[in-house]
Amino acid sequence: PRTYEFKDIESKWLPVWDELEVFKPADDGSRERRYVLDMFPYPSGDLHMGHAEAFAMGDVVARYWRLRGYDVMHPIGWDSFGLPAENAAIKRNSHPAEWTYKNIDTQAASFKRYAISADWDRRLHTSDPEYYRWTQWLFNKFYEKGLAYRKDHPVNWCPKDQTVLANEQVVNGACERCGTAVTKKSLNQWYFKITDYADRLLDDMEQLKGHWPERVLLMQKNWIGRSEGAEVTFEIEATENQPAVKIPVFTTRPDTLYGATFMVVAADAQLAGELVTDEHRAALEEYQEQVKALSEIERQSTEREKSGVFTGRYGINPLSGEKLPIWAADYVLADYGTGAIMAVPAHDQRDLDFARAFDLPVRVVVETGLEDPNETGIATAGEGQLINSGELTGLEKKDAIAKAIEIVEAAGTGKHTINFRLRDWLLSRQRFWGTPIPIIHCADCGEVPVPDDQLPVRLPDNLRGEDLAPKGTSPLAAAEDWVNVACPKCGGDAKRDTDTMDTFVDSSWYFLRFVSPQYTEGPFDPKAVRDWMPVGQYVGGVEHAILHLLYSRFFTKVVHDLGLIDATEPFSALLNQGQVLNGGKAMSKSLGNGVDLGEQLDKFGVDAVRLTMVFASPPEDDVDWADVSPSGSQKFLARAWRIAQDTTSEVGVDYTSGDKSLRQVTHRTVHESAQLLDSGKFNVVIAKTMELVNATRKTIDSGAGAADPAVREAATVVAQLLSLFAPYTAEDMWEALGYAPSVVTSAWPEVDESLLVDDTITAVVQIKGKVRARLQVSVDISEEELQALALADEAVVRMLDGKAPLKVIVRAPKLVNVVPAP
Ligand code: ANZ
Ligand code: ZN
Repeated sequence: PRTYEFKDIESKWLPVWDELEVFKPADDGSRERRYVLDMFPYPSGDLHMGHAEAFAMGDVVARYWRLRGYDVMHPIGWDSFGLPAENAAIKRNSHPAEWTYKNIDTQAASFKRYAISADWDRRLHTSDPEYYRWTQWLFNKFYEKGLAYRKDHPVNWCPKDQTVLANEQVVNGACERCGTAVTKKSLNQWYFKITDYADRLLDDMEQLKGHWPERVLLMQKNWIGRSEGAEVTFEIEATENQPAVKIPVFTTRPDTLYGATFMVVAADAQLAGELVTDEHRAALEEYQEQVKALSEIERQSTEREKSGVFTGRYGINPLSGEKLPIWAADYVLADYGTGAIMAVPAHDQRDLDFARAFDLPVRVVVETGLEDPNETGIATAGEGQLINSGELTGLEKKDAIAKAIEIVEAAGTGKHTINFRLRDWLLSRQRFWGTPIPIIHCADCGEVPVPDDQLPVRLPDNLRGEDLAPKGTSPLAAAEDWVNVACPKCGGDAKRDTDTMDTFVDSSWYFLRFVSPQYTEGPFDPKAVRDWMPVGQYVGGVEHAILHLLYSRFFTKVVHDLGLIDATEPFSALLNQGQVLNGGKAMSKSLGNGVDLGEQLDKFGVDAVRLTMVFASPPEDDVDWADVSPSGSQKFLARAWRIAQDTTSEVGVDYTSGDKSLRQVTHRTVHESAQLLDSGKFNVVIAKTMELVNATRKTIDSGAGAADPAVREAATVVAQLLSLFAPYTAEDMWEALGYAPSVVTSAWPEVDESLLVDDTITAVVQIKGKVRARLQVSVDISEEELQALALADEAVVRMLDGKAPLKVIVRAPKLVNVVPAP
């Protein structure tokens, strides 16, 4: 008889799927549409283990939904602009496109081999002019709406990469890419006004609750950082040669107004320079130099010694009339709130640290029952009654906040405000390999968007190697033929904008392009968008929890407001797959613990690798490749495949005459698998499939043997379930069972409710001798499966806290004893 040879099976089925076009949606409205999307890859080298995991998970969903009868769209493409291509081109004296498209071809071939059920006709690359034409078109729409604008601003600057970095690309004060300490530089930059959408980005998260990981929602919420409080205006006294001015401060604690003992303005804000008296100017300027060298994170660190200088000016407290000295310090940020604060050292730790460093008074105004901050050096932020606070005295904190707002509003010295931590999105980059900003600068007409019919503004193709090296201005400035153009408005001499867009712009709308990737009348066909959006399942790494997802949500809302789409959120469900580790650590060059995906595929076959990825743990958890057994997966697949080979009954045989107990296992497996798949417990489905394979083998080896109709029924279900995880093996089983043309286009098996009655037993899972879970399992479950089910149980996962157990003792079918690692 034939033996299980994964290489033969792989080369047999790949061309067949291509020919049958089984992964193309019908897109004709005959069935309900569903859109499954994996975060598209960046083309650096070949696919790695991380891709293998993420795409295996997305493919489970796509393949499952197809079996459930949905018309599934599962597209693939590349996020193909970006720095690494440019750096490679500089090194090799070539064009970034060469490196980029070569890598894309390599990855595409690997994805095909990996049997991702993608519709290849929808393939796109963000660096294709046919794509970035529409990125530019969208930019112009944002511009028309006032959502894209330029301003001078101190920006994060990487002295090594010679480029501007977004706040998010600065990690612990260093460039995310190269680790060089980031400095500040004032430049004229393009921004998207994402802050206009702060409220909606926050409110619409309600729709995502329960469908997105909670921690991602929390991270987005914190990033948007809504805080409620008041803006209170302080009158600043005139000096001999400076007039009186008014300065608003933002506070979340207007109840503590009587506890304010000084004010602080951000040292690097323009305001500091305006306020300072001549006597103190030199000291301020010296201090400002010092501050420039620090990153925002260093500035906000509570560990650092507080520093600052006195401005020589005083503000009047609008409630108490008290006169407060104004300091300039770096712990107050220029671009948050108003860039100025009232300092209440008794109840704010940062203010207290500052007061103690500069010997400023500390006055308690909320009786919290805790020790005096004057003595302890610890500010008291909790609840309590107001003291020493005029008309607020005696009120509880919450009521005092309301009352203080009422008073300042009535007096015209303040108002209730909501403040956001979110900043506008700095999108311009002084780099070559990105979407050119489609703006022309004319001395007479100012900024003129390139008219739609002249898009795309293509990148010049005559720059190579050193031409692309970072010089502080964009390399595009060197392409004079390209830069000098006629103004589209007046025809006079004008110049193109030489910056390119942050690649996050490209990836903020690619999911919209996929619905109609060849459309030439606009970025997407409005009908196709209505048909397919929003994405029903999005899959990708948690490293994109904030930026990519927030930007995509922002783009979707703007495009909605432009009247182009109905959806207001792009992704109705999100799955963050875990990482693939090796030896408990992330794979990295420096640790030398990288595992080569290609080698694994050569050694164990695509199906065994995919099955191992999914079986190892729940999709959200990390997989430690040192702890898994692709050879075990391979053996299981051979066992499953053998069942189809052994099946002797005919297609269409009446199952009802088959062995009842096997039929019960089969129907229970289908029933439970649907629930497990719907709730994302893919790994448990594999354990159930293993159980079914064993039960089937048992029937073959006894009773009516391989001719029992129940064996065919079970083998059919095994092939269908396996098609989600091990597509080649499943397809080969399908053929061996006599079905055509493909398991992909088969229908999810129907469950006979009468067969769902119990033939099961309750197994008990103990951790340190205490019962932590009870599992309903088949009476003839194997030790291996029982162990897998036990370790996949939620309560057990929680108890183990992500650590591998020290020891697992299994007494099938009744007991599992787990000894956790110390
Ligand atoms: C007085 C006060 C008393 C404050 C008190 C807090 C506690 P969140 O919640 O993050 O929005 N603040 C305002 N603008 C600032 C800036 N540009 N840089 C640094 N700190 C700033 O923080 C709001 C609080 O942070 C504000 O409320 C202000 O201090 C400070 F017992 O005002 B508070
Ligand atoms: Zn002009």
